[in-house]
Amino acid sequence: MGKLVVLTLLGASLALIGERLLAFRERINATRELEPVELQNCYLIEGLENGSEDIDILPSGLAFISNGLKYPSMPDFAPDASGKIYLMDLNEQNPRAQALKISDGFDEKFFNPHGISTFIDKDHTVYLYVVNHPHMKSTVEIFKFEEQQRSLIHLKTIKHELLKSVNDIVVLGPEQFYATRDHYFTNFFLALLEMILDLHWTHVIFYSPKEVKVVAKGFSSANGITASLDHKYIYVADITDKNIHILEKHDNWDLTQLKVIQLGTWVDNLTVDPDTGDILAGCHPNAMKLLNYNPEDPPGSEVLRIQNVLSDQPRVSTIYANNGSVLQGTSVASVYHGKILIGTVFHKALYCVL
Ligand SMILES: [Ca+2]
Ligand SMILES: [Ca+2]
Repeated sequence: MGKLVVLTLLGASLALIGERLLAFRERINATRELEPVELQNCYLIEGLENGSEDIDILPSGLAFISNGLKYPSMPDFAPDASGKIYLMDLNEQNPRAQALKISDGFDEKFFNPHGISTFIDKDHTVYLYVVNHPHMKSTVEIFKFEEQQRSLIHLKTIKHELLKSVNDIVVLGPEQFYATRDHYFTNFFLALLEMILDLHWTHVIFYSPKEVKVVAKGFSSANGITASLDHKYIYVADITDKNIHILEKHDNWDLTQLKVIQLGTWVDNLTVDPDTGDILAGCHPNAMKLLNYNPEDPPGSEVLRIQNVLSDQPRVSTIYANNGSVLQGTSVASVYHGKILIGTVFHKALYCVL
């Protein structure tokens, strides 16, 4: 009798895992092929060959780019190099990327920058907030940007027990930000199991020196986060659920969900077009190729534009789609008055005039 129960339970467990694995294969778009959409007037940015996971452009046209991310299960083309923040001035005729110097006292050796967000204070000081993974942990680093010196002054490291497996942040006040958590488990194998079983245990955190709280939950894997131009709405990419959540922000920083826009592709970081308010999404069209990297059959790149975000019928269009021959593993796209920067998790970065 005991054996029968064990066998039944084992059979049921295997059936469940089998069903979840099949669903997982479907979810990672394992068989999806990409229709190319090319842009004209583009060039690959010199110096950015090992990742440009996130990009944030100031209203002045200065773009910050996080480079050299080391992330479990992702390729790493420069394993010995520590991460850097690059700067590009998009007002230049042919913009080039330049690595920013970082002030003494910050341990650059273990700098592993991921999602970034800029904040401009009332006195016009520019701060750059960077999700960092020193030793694969999560911290948020606050830097002050010195434009003349082209350097970053490190001001503070934020750690908190709710700030684990942080992917991206959006800063909306002095030391006030939202952050996404992309996995519930910090252990690699448990995180993988979490993804296969599709547990929906990740969330969005609000952080301030006075209060830290979970403000939205139930995401499969919350990834990119940004705010609408008027800061009334927060946009969150759920990468493994292949959609974007539109959330309303309240005075107490709580968020309530308005709607979900399904995209059918693995949505990574989000930015907003400063001219139109459209969302630009850096996406992974075939996550199987991303998670199981093969240079002979590399993961592609996809950039989507979502117009009329708050309307009943947002319009989704493809700005760029490439099978990996030019750009692999796109994680972000950001526009500035007719110019676009497209970044990747571990590969190159592309600049185009639209
Ligand atoms: Ca970001
Ligand atoms: Ca991301």
